[in-house]
Amino acid sequence: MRAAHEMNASQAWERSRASLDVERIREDFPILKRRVHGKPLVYLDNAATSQKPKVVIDATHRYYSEENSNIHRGVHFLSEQATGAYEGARARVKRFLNASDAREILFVRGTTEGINLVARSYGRKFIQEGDDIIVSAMEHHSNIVPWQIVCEEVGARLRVIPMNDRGELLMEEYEKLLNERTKFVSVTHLSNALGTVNPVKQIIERAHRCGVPVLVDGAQAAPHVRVDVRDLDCDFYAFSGHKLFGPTGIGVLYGKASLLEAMPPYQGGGDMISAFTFAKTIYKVLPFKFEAGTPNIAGGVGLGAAIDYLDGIGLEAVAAYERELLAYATEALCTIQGLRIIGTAKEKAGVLSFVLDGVHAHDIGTILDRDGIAIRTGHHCAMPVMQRFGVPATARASLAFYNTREEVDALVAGIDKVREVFN
Ligand code: 7TS
Repeated sequence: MRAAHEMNASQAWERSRASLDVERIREDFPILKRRVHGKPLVYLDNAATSQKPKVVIDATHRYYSEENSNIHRGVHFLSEQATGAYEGARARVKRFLNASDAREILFVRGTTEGINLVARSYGRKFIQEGDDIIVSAMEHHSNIVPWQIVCEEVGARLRVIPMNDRGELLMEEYEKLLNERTKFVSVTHLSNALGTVNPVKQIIERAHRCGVPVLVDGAQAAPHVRVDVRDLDCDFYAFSGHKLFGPTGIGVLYGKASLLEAMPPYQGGGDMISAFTFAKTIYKVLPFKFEAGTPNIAGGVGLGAAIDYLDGIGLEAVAAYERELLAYATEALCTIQGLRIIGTAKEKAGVLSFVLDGVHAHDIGTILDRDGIAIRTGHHCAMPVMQRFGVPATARASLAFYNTREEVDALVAGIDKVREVFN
């Protein structure tokens, strides 16, 4: 029976490997050839930021070398080219998310800014004293603090969906929190500290039955699972370019046009007004109303290239490969004495948070680093998760499609070394 199971698992692995030529893919990422402390780099910190394929590096390089100019304002050749490149990237993001209109795609600095935009603009206009905002116990601080600020300013209250010992949201508790005071729900699609993939479609459907809009924090999900904002029917969806194999300093906020149109600007400045007088300023149409000032043009161009690259590989193939690699890594880590995985949800994606008896997470990270293995240690900006599981910190290995079983083996060997040092 076990042999049959193993054969199936290994067949599945071979299938996902076959659909993804990882050795060839690794050639696309110059940094993966680096050696760190004399050892080949084993990069397992993809949830913090992912590495960039050469096509993304080349696209930003080409932009600065050949097209650099300010956008939306020049009548000259370069400005038109730069505008075309930037707006072309917006069209790619629209397709990537299956949004119905490019006006619904706002370029921001990253997930953090996307959520702050909604909290400040929507929150200040539509949330009042006595209202409730619902978040979950597994949010990154960037999906808690902006809402805390709104609550403090207007006198609203933050309610928190709890989770079970596996790190799954308690949907019955969520249902109980929803009532006529609820004015907004903001939840993560994929937890950076636990790896849990949340049933966001169900969360959205329940909120909508009460007429409540939902923001989905897609910082971790967008690079690993296919996102279809129309199928989810989310009202807002935020993600960061740098976790999606694109540049830092660029990200996306998707918002339904009807909501964005009803919201006041987030920042004022150039490129967001259609008519100005000292008495009154008329704002531009979407998306420009929310994009004051010169944006990260090269970042947008690089993000467009990252999306093209990811589309070329196929998110479905990526997800299948990472699922197999996660299963392999989970099984391998479970064989290590004294190691406990934090986050064992049934629906999980490539994050492995763990603690080791008698060893602080930072010591694990430091010792692994000597072998060229990069992981993250700490609270991962998700302190409610640490509190829920009663740990000060975890060590976290997070996977991407360019990681291999050999790298997982190196991680396991590294942790064995940590245990030897501390025994
Ligand atoms: N939301 C989630 C779920 C995240 O994981 C992160 C960053 C953010 C929001 C914020 O994204 P940013 O690009 O605006 O900074 N998470 C992590 C992490 O897990 N390690 O470093 C950053």
